[in-house]
Formats: sequence, structure tokens, C-alpha cells
Amino acid sequence: FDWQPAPGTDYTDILFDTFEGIARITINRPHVRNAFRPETLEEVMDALHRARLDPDVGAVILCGAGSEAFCAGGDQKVRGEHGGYKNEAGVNHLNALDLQRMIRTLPMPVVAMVAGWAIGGGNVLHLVCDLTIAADNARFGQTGPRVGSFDAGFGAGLMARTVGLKKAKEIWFLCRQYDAQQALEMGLVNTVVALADLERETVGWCREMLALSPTALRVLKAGFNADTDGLSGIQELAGNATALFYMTEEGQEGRNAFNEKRSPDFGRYPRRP
Ligand code: 2NE
Repeated sequence: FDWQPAPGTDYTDILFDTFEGIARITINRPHVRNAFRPETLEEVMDALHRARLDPDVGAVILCGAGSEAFCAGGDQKVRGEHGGYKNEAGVNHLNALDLQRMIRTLPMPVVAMVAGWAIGGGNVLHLVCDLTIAADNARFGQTGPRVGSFDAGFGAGLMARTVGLKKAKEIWFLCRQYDAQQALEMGLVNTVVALADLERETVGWCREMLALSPTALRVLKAGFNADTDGLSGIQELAGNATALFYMTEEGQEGRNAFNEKRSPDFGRYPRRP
């Protein structure tokens, strides 16, 4: 595929490329199995924001550099003593949680393309993506209770909704590792393909989605997340209704009446059954 680096970016921890309406974000820290530090996630969020604002982009692929790892979670070498992971300025962050929410509210599908390890926060990262395409060398698991951490938010709750409560508790309480086939059987990933076919398959899935109605996919995504995300989820779903209403004459009549300093005439718009 003819991936083109996105112009105007000077990321240090990620790569950001586009191709045929797909934005590909690659965590590029293979020396630590693509574990993330705060700066990594700041860059991923910046790239997601750029993808969101690009009218040509309709799907995002999130992956790790190389075939050894998707992501090994938070970089334990920069984990501080003050409630988070230290950035270069010494400020502690848990911005993995900000990224999780951003992926869930991005109004287009985000597909995790997983080769190798998806461990700890890396396992939660692909979990919060809309779809996961796994290579046959992928391995999944949580380590939190072993390394003195946990993600009791989406890491626990969304895991339980995805694989079932008993399995989610097993994953977190025993910190075992699961191969790609086991992940498929528990519903943690959508499909498993040979490593050599991983990108072709993932791009194929994106192309199928790009051929469909972006509005339908956008509202469906918000609908899938709405109950899990509570009032924030309803906000996201409702925001889509507002955007669609703004596109109607009825919605525009209110704006026009205000700007023209007259009473709105909504009588022309029928009450539908
Ligand atoms: C990922 C795994 C299973 C890979 O094992 P292996 O044998 O393939 O590689 P190795 O030798 O362990 O790792 C290669 C290099 O990567 C570093 C290692 O330290 C090693 O570097 P050197 O020591 O040789 O210089 N590396 C790997 N993962 C790292 C990490 N997370 N931080 C810093 N360096 C890392 C194996 O490496 C592993 O189990 N890694 C640790 C996974 C882990 O515990 N992640 C953190 C979970 S907590 C979390 O992510 C989190 C959260 O709970 C809540 C909020 C936000 C984040």
C-alpha cells in the first residue's frame, strides 16, 4: 500500500500515514515492545484529532511498529511515584484514559491491527477500538495486578461486556496470556489472519467500511457506546441528532428567524407519526 506520511507533523514516538481515506497511526517504540509514555499518547491523540478533521479520512488503523508487539502498555521505566507516568517535564499523567475516551468518541471506526504482544494497557487499547484484527502471532493479557497497577474502568467494565464477566475476571485476576485463537474464541478480537496477511486484511476491512454510509457508521458507533458511557454516551449519540437537525430546513428556520429578528414559523414542518 502506498502509505503517505502526513505532512506537517514532527512526532517522535509515532508514525502517522494516510492512504485511500485510511489514517494509520503506528506506535513506534519497538525497543520497549511499543510501550507508551505520556508523550506517545499525546501524539496519538493529536493524530486522531487530525484524522477527525480531515474530510478525506473515514477510518483509522492503530498498530505497533514491527511484528513483535502491538503495545506493551504503560512504560514502566517512566512510571512515577505521584499517580501516573512521568513526561519529560516530570509531570505525572494517566493520559491512557484520555485516549480511551477519544477513541470511543471518534466519529469513525478505529481498527486495531495487532501483531505480537497486546499486554497491559496495550490490551485495553485494542479493546477500546471498534474492531481488532489479530495476526496469528498475537498474544493478549493483563499484567496490572502483577506490576502494581489496574484499569478498573474500560479495562474491567468493557472487558466484561466484551468477553463476559467470568472471563474478564479470569483475565484480570490471574494475569494469564492468551494466544490469538483463544482471543478469537472469547470474542476479544474479530478475526485472526496470518501475520503476512495482517495489513492486507485490515485495509480490506477498512475499505469495506469506507464504501458504506459514514453517517450510518458514525451514529451506530455512538449507539454501541451509549449505554456503557452513560450520560457522556448519550451526549455523543444526541450530538449526532443535533448535527442532523442542523441540516434540516426546520432547524435552519430557527436560526434564520433569530438572525432576521422575526418570530420563527415552524408551522410549515409536519409532526411526523
Ligand atoms: C510484553 C512482554 C510480555 C514481552 O516479553 P518479551 O520476552 O518478548 O520481551 P522483553 O525482553 O520482556 O522486553 C523487551 C524490552 O522491552 C521492555 C523490556 O524491559 C525489554 O527492555 P530491556 O529491559 O531489555 O532494556 N519492555 C517491555 N514492556 C515494557 C513496558 N511496559 N515498560 C517498559 N519497558 C518494557 C513483556 O515485556 C512484558 O510483560 N512487559 C510488561 C507489560 C506490562 O506490565 N505493562 C504495563 C501494564 S500497566 C498499564 O499498562 C497501565 C495501566 O494498568 C493503567 C493505566 C495505564 C497503563
